[in-house]
Amino acid sequence: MSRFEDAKNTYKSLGVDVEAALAAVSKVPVSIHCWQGDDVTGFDSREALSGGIQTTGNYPGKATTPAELMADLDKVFSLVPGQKKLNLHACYAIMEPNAIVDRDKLAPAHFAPWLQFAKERGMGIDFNPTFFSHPMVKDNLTLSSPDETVRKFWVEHGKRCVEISQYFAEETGIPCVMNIWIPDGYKDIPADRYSPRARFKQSLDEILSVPYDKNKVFVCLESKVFGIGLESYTVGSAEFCLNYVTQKGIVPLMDNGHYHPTEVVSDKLSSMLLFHDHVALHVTRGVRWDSDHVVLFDDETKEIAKEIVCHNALDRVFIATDYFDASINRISAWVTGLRSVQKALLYALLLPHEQLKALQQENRTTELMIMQEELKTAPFGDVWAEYLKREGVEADYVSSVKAYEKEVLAKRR
Ligand code: RNT
Ligand code: ZN
Repeated sequence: MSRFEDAKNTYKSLGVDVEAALAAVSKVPVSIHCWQGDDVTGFDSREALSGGIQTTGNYPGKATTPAELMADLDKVFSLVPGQKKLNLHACYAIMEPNAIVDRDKLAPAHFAPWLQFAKERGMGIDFNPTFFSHPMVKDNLTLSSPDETVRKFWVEHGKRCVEISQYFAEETGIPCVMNIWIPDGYKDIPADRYSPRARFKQSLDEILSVPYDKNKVFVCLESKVFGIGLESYTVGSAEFCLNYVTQKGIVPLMDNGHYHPTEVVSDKLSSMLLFHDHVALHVTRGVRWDSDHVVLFDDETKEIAKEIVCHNALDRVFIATDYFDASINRISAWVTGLRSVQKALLYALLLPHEQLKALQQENRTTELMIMQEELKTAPFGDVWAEYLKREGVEADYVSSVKAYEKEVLAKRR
């Protein structure tokens, strides 16, 4: 008997249908963030990364042109199983040198090559306005700025991005998840915490006044606790964002690097699912702060996946990755993080949720603990290997990544 057949039997004795799990995991769309490939630089302003987020490291070979980024993404796609979506930021607009426009003038045409790229690969596109790394970010403020010229510029940017999102949805036939995150905040204790939030609220209302199809574009709002250099006050705090999305009927986005270190998104998801049709996630790994390390197959990633699967919410949660490590080969950073998300989903699909829930319901906590511990050493690796095989993805990607580094990345610049 093969190791996979053997594993299948073991899971069967635990009450788990491995074939059903394999069929389910391959259909979960995971939105792949394009910004791991170039340290969140983009192609428009090429300003230094701002907004209180940071990439650290200087590993050679990063993508600096659309063609390079697309080639790298293709390499990544070939090494990751499952259904993929492409997640773009507005700063990745592709413009001819003689036809450069600013972010308040962006139009679908500036993303036509990306649309073609996604279409050729049968993928949907998710989108993000870029409210950072730009000269119009004044005093670390965008949509909450007291300077009307600044605020209006960014409102226009947001509006253009809603239109571009609708274009992606219509052209691909797959809904577009558009996420708004602003870095706005203060390094030190503010005198007025109210007015910036009032302006942010007004700006969001103005952006959302653009007519769009709510079945095609899912607008999200991402909260945050603090940024580098913006430690004392964040305009788009958890409470602001949660109240705003609830009032407006848009989608909350939770980035698991955006909470105090002992708070976990896995514990928040059930509450969110009780009150929202959809919830969006940025899966990342914060080490001591929102450091955006590569996602691993660790306890919290598994627990997040478990919460999605055991509440039957795979079609209500938009899963996206969001991290940027410049200290290692960027292709491997992408692949390791995306495989970790896939592993966590498969792992969660291989848990006997109904039995576990029943043990809790009947307060059989002794057996619950034992069963949860036993499941940790079930032959997951053999099912994972089978999943990769069925998806036509090689298990060991070190040699493949290293060969690409030698043939492609090392020759850049
Ligand atoms: C920043 C947010 C945001 C960004 C991306 C690039 O803390 O997590 O989602 O990482 O938009
Ligand atoms: Zn994020």
